[in-house]
Amino acid sequence: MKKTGGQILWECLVKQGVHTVFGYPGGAILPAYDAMTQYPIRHILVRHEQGATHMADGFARATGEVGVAIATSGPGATNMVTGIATAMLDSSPIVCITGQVGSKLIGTDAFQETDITGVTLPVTKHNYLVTRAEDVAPTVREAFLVASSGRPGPVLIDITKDAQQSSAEFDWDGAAPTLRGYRPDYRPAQVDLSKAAALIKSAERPIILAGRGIIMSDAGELVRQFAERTNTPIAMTLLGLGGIPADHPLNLGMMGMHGEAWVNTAIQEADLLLAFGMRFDDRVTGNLKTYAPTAKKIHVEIDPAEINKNVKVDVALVGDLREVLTELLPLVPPVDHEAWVSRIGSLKGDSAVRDIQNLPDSGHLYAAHVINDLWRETKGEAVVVTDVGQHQMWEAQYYKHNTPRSLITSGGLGTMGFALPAAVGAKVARPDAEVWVVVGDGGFQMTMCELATIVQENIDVKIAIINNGYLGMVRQWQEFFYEKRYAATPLVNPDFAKLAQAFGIKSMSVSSRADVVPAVADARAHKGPVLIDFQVEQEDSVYPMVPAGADLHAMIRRPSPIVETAAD
Ligand SMILES: Cc1cc2nc3c(=O)[nH]c(=O)nc-3n(C[C@H](O)[C@H](O)[C@H](O)COP(=O)(O)OP(=O)(O)OC[C@H]3O[C@@H](n4cnc5c(N)ncnc54)[C@H](O)[C@@H]3O)c2cc1C
Ligand SMILES: Cc1ncc(C[n+]2csc(CCOP(=O)(O)OP(=O)(O)O)c2C)c(N)n1
Ligand SMILES: [Mg+2]
Repeated sequence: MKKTGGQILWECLVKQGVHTVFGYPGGAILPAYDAMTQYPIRHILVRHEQGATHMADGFARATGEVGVAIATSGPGATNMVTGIATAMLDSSPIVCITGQVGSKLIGTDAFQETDITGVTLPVTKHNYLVTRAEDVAPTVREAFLVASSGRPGPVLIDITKDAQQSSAEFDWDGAAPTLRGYRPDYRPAQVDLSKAAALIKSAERPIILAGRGIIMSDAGELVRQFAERTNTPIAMTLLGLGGIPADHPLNLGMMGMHGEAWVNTAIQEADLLLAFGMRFDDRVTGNLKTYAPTAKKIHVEIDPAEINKNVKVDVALVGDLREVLTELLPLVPPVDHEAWVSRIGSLKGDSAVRDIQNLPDSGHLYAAHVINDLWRETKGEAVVVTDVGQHQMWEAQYYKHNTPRSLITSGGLGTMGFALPAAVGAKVARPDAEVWVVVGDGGFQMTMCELATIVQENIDVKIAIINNGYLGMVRQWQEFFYEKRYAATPLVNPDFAKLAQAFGIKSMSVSSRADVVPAVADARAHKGPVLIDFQVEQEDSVYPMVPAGADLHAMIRRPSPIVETAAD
């Protein structure tokens, strides 16, 4: 039966299991919007197309399913670029659909014409320009396959207005993808598995580097079994947090620039690194020349392009982590690393057990207090969506994540403005989850227009602004490396509580430590969105810190004991 390209688009999306899309209409995508009304699709009207892409991304990260964003041509499409790049750097499966000017007008500088496939070529896993209605179905099916298979990533489909308007035969089965040459299902060779097993058997100071691949391949349980059988401590990347429960005795905490000091020291002393679904980001390794100098390295990774990219490894096991571990586990006998585990225990010292909550109230409200109280009040069971900056690092340090997909954050691109819209996507994907936004006063103002979306769509997210009056992370760099010349980092902010009220959102302001718990409890008890403006110490810094490019063990530690924290 013949259908318009616009109808075929929605037919396919519904068949792909899509029930919600995030978008913003305009001329070149109007035929598709008109057809949408005939299909069981929830459309969330955003206030800026960047928000739509972050929402689709938050949706994808919260579930592992493909998130969908839709926009018009030209400015609508270019507004999506930041969100697409954010998804690309963190391997998040989203499909972005854009309208394009009529196929005959392409290349004429037509009204709202942008070559969006050209623009997004470097920040998509793949993209398509569709100019005929009959190509819509095969393209949508292929796009979903590419976005979600192997190493996931964003895919963009640009559909000309005439392709949406004209008609073609709709044949779902006939549109099944046949992607010659695309083989995302790598498997490691037996010889490499044996080599890895031999290295594991002979190691005395092994350490697992647990990355986001654990979450993406749902391999947490197998990694736990591996760690317990071989008594191997686990260091987490920012994006791996939650992949292994924070309260597991072998889980050491986060590595890297703002990781725990004992974790970085342990990596530098290790004789075997087991990199499980992580990509040796520069925030993780510090100076590559001095990184883990005494360690052999085994890399389990789905994307061959990541092997030997940053860190040269001794054995590469290319494939899905869960499948690789299923094959590797039987080859690995139980081992004990008692001396090594107790060496790391001594590196921790008493800093790990010192609890900021028990320190006397100095009259100052520190961001760490807020996060720590939020963790306790929510019993670590919330989905926390963070923005980028100091608050993001404090969240990683003080909110102990025990379940996969309970931390959603922009790691690779570090996109300010991500949190608020991504939280909308996460809440839509998991309506039963308690979703908290932890966002800086700077990043909040980048996408705060989505408060209107939250109200219009009745999205029950709780928003904690960590308001330090600064672009705090940049201020910290200026304090450490630019002699406190605070160029363009102080912020004059609106009254965030009043602002929320203007949108019709319940709000509170908190500036003392005693008020944190009651405010969080109040917000949790309220049905519907709540915004809390936490006015925190303005010039606090995140410790420890490995300066960019420095050796991983060369950490800057907190200079004075104003608040000794578990992270010191
Ligand atoms: C202000 C700021 C500070 C930061 N500080 C730190 C820090 O101190 N410590 C830190 O860790 N990070 C930090 N980050 C984050 C950092 O930039 C990286 O985003 C992060 O380290 C990447 O973690 P990852 O390698 O686990 O995840 P990703 O970048 O998502 O990489 C995951 C890897 O797993 C692979 N993979 C995917 N699926 C599978 C599968 N099924 N099987 C096997 N492999 C798979 C992918 O191909 C990819 O190579 C910071 C970011 C910001 C913005
Ligand atoms: C879109 C974007 N622009 C600039 C930056 C650089 N940057 C990283 S952290 C940061 C400061 C963030 O300030 P705020 O949102 O107030 O969070 P805080 O660090 O104070 O917790 C900036 C400007 C960025 N990461 N993203
Ligand atoms: Mg700030």
